[in-house]
Amino acid sequence: MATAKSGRVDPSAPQRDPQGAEGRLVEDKRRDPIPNPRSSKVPGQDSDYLTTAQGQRLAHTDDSLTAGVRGPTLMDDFHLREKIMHFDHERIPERVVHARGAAAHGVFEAYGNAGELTSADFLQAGRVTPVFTRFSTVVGSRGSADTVRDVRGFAVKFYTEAGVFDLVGNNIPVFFIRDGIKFPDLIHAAKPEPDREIPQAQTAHTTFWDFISLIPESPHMLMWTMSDRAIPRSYRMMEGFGVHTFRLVNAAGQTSLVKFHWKPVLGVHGLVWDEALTLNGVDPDFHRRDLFNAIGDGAFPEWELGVQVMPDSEEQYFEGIDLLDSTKLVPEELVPVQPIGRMTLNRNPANFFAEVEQVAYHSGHLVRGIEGVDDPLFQARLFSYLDTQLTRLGGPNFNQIPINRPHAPVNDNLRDGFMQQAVHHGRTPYLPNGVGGGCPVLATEEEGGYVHVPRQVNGPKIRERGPDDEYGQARLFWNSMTAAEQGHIVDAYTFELGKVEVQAVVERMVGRLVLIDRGLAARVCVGLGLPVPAAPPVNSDTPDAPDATGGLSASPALAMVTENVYPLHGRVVHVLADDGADLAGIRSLRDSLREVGITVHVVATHKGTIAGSGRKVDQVAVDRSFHTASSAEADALVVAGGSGSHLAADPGVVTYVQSAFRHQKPIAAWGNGADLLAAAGAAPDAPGVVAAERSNKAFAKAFLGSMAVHRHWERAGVHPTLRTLNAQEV
Ligand code: HDE
Repeated sequence: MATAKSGRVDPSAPQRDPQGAEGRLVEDKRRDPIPNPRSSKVPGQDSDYLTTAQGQRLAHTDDSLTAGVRGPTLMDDFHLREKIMHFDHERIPERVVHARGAAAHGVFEAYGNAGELTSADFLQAGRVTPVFTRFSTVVGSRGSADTVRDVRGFAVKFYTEAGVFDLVGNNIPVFFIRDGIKFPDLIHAAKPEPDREIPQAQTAHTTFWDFISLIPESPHMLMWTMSDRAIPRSYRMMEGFGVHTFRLVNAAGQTSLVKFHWKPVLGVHGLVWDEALTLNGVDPDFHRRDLFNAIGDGAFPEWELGVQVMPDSEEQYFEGIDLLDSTKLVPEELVPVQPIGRMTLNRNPANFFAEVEQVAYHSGHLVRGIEGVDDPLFQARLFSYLDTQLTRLGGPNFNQIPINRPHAPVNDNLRDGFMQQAVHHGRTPYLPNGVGGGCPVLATEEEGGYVHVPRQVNGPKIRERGPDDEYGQARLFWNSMTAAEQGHIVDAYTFELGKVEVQAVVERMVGRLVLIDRGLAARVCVGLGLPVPAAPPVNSDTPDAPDATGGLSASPALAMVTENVYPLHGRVVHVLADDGADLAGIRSLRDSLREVGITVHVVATHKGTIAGSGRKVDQVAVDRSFHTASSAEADALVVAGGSGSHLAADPGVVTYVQSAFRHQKPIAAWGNGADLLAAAGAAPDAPGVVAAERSNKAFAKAFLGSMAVHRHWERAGVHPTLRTLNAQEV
C-alpha cells in the first residue's frame, strides 16, 4: 500500500504482493478485490473526507486538542469524545452458544422435484434463492480455535420470495438431549467450569462428563462427537442435518414427515486428532481461512439438499424410530435421501461484524409448506432464538439489520422499539381497522397465506416422556464405523475421560460404554488403566422401548471412510523446496494441480524466492517458510527434486514429512526429493507414496490419483473399509 506524507495510507493505491515476485498475494490469500472507498460508497459512509458521525469534515485526527503541547486534554475536543465513546461500545454480547463461526453468501437452486411434497415456493421448479450460511462450533467463545472437538453448526438463511426460511442445523444428525428443558444444563456443564473458567472450547473436562453420563439418551450423540465428525477437515467437507423431523405440506394439503440433509460435493472428511491439536496453535482460524480462501479462489463449495421422506401418521414413528425424538436418526438404508436442490456458496462477506456477527437465525422462521413437529427439543428452540437476539442485537428490530432483512415485501404492523430504522406512514398499525381501509390485508391460502395443518392434540398435562431405546442407535453407529474410525473413537473417549478429575464419573461413563459395546469399553479401559467392567445383561436396554435400530445391525452410510473418490478443488498441497530445486519441475506440477483447482504453496527454508541450480537466473516465489507453515495445513506433500538431500539434513523438515506420513496423507517426490522421504521413513512403496525421476504429466497424474483418496489408512495397518461387526468379542 502506498504511504503518503504524514503517514497516511492512500487507499486508492493498488494492493500488491510485497514480494512482487509473481504479482500474487501470499499467506493472506484475499482474492476478493479490496474495495476502494472512492468507488464503492456505502450508504451512510459516503464522504471522500474523514468526518464526524454528524458529517463535519475533520482536519486532524492524530492528536487530541490540548492546552499546549504537553498540557491536559480539553473538554471541547468533541471529535475525541465521539471517537472514544463509539469505540467503547463496539462489542456486542457473543452468542451464548455457537459464538465462534464463519459464513458466506450463495444461492440455492431447486431441482423442482419437491413440488409434490411441499408448497414451499423456493422448492418449486426453476427457483433460485439467495442464501447466507453460517458454520460454527458450539462450546467455545468467539475467539476460540476452529479445530476443537465439537459439533459444528450449519445454519442456512434462505431469502425466499415468500419470506425467510432458516434451516438451523448441525453437522451431526442427532442431539445430546431429547427435551429442550435440559439445554441450559447441557451448556452449563460443557462451557468452561465456572469457578476457574477452564477449559476453553472443550468437552474434555469433569463437569461435561459428569452431566452427560447421567443423561439417559446421550450415548448415541456421544458416539458422533467422539468420532471424526467432530473434527472436520473443512466446513466445505461436512454434511449438514436439520436434525428434527419437519412436516411438509403440499398444495393439496397432503403431509409427509421429512429429515433434511446437506450432502457436500467434496465428500465428508475429517482431520486426525493430532493435526487438530497442531492447528489449534499453528492456525486457530483454520476453518475460517479455508472457507474464505476457497471462495476467494473460485473453488465454490457446494452441497445438495436432500430429504428422507416418511409417511405422516398419528403416532409419528417409522419402523420403531420415534420421529419426535432428536436423539434418533432414520438410517439411509431404510429411507434413502432424495436430492431436491443445490446450494453454492460463492461470495465472502464484505464485513464480518455487519453480516456474520449480526445474522440472526431462528428455527421458527418457517415458510408456507414447511412446519415443525411436536419434538420437545424443537419446541424449546422456538422460544429461544427470538429471545436471544433481544440481548445480543439490542432489541426487537434486529430483522431490519441488512443481513436479516427478508427479500420478500414486508408489512408487519410491528412498531417502534430500539433502533427502529423504518419511517412508518399512516395512522392504523392495527387490525382490524376501518380508518386505514382494512390494510394491510390478510392472504388466503391460495395467495400464499401460512395456514397450520389442522391436527388433533390432546392429553393430560404431565412432565413425562415415553420409554426409550438408549443404546440401540449408539451401537448401530459403532458397528457402522470402519476399523480406522473405530480406533479414533476409542482414542477420543480415552483422551476426554483421561481429563476427568473425578474417578466416579469416569467409571460411570465406562459402565455406559459397556452397554453400547463391550469391545469399545475394553479398549477405552486399557488406556485409562481400568479393569473392564463386567459384561452387561443380555438386553440392558429399556425393556419396554421399541427397538430404534429399524432392525439393522449396521448402516454403512454413517461411515466417513469410504471407497468413493471426490473432486479435489480447494485442496492444499505443500511443495517442499529450497535453493537449487528443479524449478521447471515445480512449475509443471503446479500447473497440473492448479488445473483441477488445487492451491499450491511452495514451502522453503526462507521466504522471498528460491533460485534454481542452472546458470540461467531463474527464480520461483516462496509462499510459506517452515517458520510459519505446518504439514497439518496441507492435504498432501511433494518434495521437489534438486533440494531433497539438502532439506533432509534439517531435522525440522524431516519431522514435517514424518507428520504428514503418520497422518496418512498422500506424499510424493521426484529426483533427489526421495532423499527427504527416506530420511522421514516414508518408504517409496508405502501406500499413497509416489516417487518418480522427473516431475512430468505422468508424475502429476499419479499424485492426483493418490490424492483422490483423502488419506491412506492402510499405512496404519488397517484395511480402510474393514468393519468389525459385533466387536463384543474383542
Ligand atoms: Fe441452538 N441456539 N439451541 N441448536 N443453534 C443458538 O441462537 C438453543 C439446538 C444451532 O450461526 C442460539 O442466535 C436451544 C439444536 C445453530 O447464528 C440460541 C436449544 C440445534 C446455532 C440457541 C438448541 C441447534 C444455534 C445462540 C435446545 C441443531 C447458530 C445464538 C432446545 C438442530 C446459529 C443464537 C448461528 C444458536 C438455543 C438446540 C443449532 C441461544 C434452547 C438441536 C447452528 O438461541
